[in-house]
Amino acid sequence: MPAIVLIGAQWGDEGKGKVTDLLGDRVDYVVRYSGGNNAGHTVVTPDGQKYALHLMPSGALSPNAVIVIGNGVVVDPKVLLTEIDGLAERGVDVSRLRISGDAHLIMPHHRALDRVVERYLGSARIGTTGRGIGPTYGDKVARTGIRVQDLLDPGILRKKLELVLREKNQILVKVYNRKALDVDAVHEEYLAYAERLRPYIAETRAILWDALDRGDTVLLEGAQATMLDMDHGTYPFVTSSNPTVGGACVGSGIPPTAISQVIGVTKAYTTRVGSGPFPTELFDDNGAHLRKIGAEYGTTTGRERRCGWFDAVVARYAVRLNGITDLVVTKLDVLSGMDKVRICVGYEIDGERHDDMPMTQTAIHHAKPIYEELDGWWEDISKARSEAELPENARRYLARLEELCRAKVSVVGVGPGREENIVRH
Ligand code: 2SA
Ligand code: GDP
Ligand code: MG
Repeated sequence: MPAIVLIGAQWGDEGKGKVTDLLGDRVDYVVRYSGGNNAGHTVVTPDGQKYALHLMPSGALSPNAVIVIGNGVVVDPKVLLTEIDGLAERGVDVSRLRISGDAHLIMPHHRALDRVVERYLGSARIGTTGRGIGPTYGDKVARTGIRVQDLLDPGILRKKLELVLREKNQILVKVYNRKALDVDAVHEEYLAYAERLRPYIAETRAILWDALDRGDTVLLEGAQATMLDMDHGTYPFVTSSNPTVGGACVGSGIPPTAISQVIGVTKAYTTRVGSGPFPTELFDDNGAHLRKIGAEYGTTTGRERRCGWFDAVVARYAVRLNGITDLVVTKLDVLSGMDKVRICVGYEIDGERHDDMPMTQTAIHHAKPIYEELDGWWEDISKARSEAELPENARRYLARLEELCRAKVSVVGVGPGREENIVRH
C-alpha cells in the first residue's frame, strides 16, 4: 500500500508541480495536505499548455487520478471555485475532486487581517502572499476556525460567523482602523459557495485508507517547503503550516507506516520569496542571470524571487528531516552559460565553521556561506535525456550535489516541460 510524499527541499518553487505531473500515470490519488492558495504550482503539459494551480492538486492534470484536498489545507472557496471553473473550461474533468470536511475555510476577515498585519509590521513583515493563510491557521489552533463542513449547516455557519466576527471586527476597526465586515453579507456569500462545493465534500481519510487497502498509489503533494515549515523552517519567516513529511500524515490522515517513498525536490540553485534569512543570496550579475533565465517570479503574486547558489546545508537538512529517499534536481538548464558555479558546503558563523543548520535563528542570520567553486558549462542542455548527453562539468556538478546531500538524485530537470528530464534511477 504505497504512499509517496513529495516535499520541497528548499524555500519553495522547486518545481513540485511539474514533478507531481510527471508522476501522473503512476498514481491513483493526489492529495494536497498543507497550505492553501498561497501555493503556486506550474505545470506545462506535453501539448505546451501552461497551468498555474493554487489550491487544486497538480494531479488534476493527470486524467485518471482522484484529486483530494486534505484536512490540513486551508480553503478559500472563491479561489477554489474559480480554479475549478477555469480547469473545466480547459477540458479538465474536475468531478474527481474530493474536499475534506475538516479543512478550514479562509474567510474575508482572514484576508483582511493578513494584509493589515503585514503593513503594521513594517520592516519586520514576513512577506506573506496576502491570501489569509496565517490568520486562518491561527484561528484553527485557537479553535475558532470555520470548517468546510460548516458550509453544510447554515445555522452553525451563522452562529460561528457571529461569534468570530464579534471579535475580529473589533480588531479590524479599533486596532487597524478598517471597516467592519457584515455578518449577513458574509453568510450569504459563503452559502452560495456551499451550494457549489457540496458535491465535492467528503470523508477523505476513509477514501484514502480504502485506496491504500486496495493497493492503490497515493501521492501526498507538498506545497511550500522544508525551510518554510512552521516548526522546522526559518521561523518566523515561514508559512503557518507544516509542509514537511510529518505534516503529510497530519494533513491527510494517512499513517506514517503507509509511506514507502519520500521525494525531495530541489532546484540546482536556490530561490526564496518573501523576507527572512537566505545565506547564499546573490545580489550580483549571477543572481540576475538566475532570475532572468529561470523566470524566477512568484506563480501566485508575481513577486520577484530572490536567487542564490545551491545551499547543501539546507538540502542535507531537508534530506535528514524528511527522510528523503530520492532527490529531484530541477532547473539544471538554468545554470548553463555561467563561467563558474558555486555550491555552499557549510556556513561560517562568528568565526566558526558549521556543516549543519545552526541552532538559533540569530546564527542563521549571521551565516556566511563557505563555497566550493566548480567550472561551469555553456551548452544548452534542454535536449539532454540521459546523463551521458550532459557536458562533463554538469555531470560533475550533479555528482557533487549528490555527495553533499547524502541522497540519490533520481531525476534531473532540464526544462519546464513534462518530458524535459533525465531519469537516472
Ligand atoms: P504565507 O502567505 O503566510 O504562506 O507567507 C509566509 C511565507 O511563506 C512564503 N510562501 C511561499 N514561498 C514560495 N512560493 C510560494 N508560493 C508562490 C509561488 C509565491 C508567490 O509559487 O511562487 O507567488 O509569491 C509561497 N507561498 C508562501 C511567503 O513568501 C512568506 O515568506
Ligand atoms: P512549485 O511551487 O514547487 O510547484 O514550483 P513553481 O511552479 O512555483 O516554480 C517552478 C518553476 O520552474 C515553474 O515555472 C516550472 O515550470 C519551472 N520548472 C520546473 N522544472 C524546471 C526545469 O527543470 N527547468 C526549467 N527551466 N524550468 C523548470
Ligand atoms: Mg510555487
